Amino acid sequence: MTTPIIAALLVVVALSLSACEKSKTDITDAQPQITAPTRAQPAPEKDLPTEQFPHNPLVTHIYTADPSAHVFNNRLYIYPSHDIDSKSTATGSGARFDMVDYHVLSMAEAGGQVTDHGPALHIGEVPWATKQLWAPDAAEKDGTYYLYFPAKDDKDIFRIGVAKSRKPEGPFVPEQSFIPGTFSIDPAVFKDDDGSHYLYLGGIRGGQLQRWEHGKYTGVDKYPAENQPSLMPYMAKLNDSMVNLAHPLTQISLLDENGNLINQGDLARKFFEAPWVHKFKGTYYLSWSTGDSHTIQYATSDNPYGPFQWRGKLLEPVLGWTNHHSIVEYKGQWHLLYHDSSLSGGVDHLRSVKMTSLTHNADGSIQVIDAWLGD
Ligand code: FUB
Repeated sequence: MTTPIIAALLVVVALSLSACEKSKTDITDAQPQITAPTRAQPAPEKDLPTEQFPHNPLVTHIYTADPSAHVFNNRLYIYPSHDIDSKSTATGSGARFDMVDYHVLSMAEAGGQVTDHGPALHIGEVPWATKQLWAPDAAEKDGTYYLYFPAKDDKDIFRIGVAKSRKPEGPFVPEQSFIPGTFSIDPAVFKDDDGSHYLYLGGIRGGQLQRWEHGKYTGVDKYPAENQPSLMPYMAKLNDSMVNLAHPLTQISLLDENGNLINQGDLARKFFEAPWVHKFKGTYYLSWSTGDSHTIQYATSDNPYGPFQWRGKLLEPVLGWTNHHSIVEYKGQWHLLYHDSSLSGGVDHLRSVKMTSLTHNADGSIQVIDAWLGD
């Protein structure tokens, strides 16, 4: 982690300097109003500082990250991680991201009032999980809502769990065990036009993808050589129950502009974590965080299984090491949900969810968003 941390610090310092100038003039988004949580009334966790950035955090009474957005019942729901200052003394990549519960946010209008529905699931309620409730996602089928979430099991291995509710905001009741055959982090569920649901997942380093070989956990961090294909995200169709895979996880191919697999040495583009799939005009878009180079890149395919061909960058680095997003269409407008660490003054593991509009060009490419500049 030493080299990436130094690199991240350099990026943050550089971006901080330029943001001081930018933030004075480019405050363009509607400012969301905050309502008190409707089910629980969590006290403010600390005296939170405010920063001048073009987009405001959707909520400021808690830290939130990794926003997965979906429209249910004509309302926009956001399923974020709930960051806490855990002061974890554990060693290892990602140990400070020691989150213990989820809150669901929602709004009736983009840029309007945001409701925090209070605690939706706590790690103490999940029989198989021991720690680190990381980036979740949600899906709906036949009036039941499913929350998909990564957590470590009793062997310190990340698995993907699922919990159910009759309401999009929860509370969610977890299954007894994790979804068989799942591993790593950052589940994202895409619902296709025919009603099929596909689960995408994966994360490198703290997300442990480098410890899996041929479907087996090795416990050893093994990375490809620079001139070899990088580690890629995995996916599987969910079966009708929504709590099991229809087939074993399969690795997705991410191709460069020449049709070759993206290499480990391709720092600017290679997959790191945070896969997200959306569909625009019949084309499947897979977007992901590059981790060490801190951008969100995207690729397209005519098939949810891929292969996906790289198309470009859609989000520049944000304040904070991680970059994690989702893309959703709501009331005729496409939106990018993302997070940064502006509210905590740049603390990597204390992030806040923000949103802005996203534009597809006529050729299907996506206009690059710079969260320091605004729209
Ligand atoms: O929130 C914990 C982890 O940080 C997520 O799972 C990653 O995508 C990164 O955002």
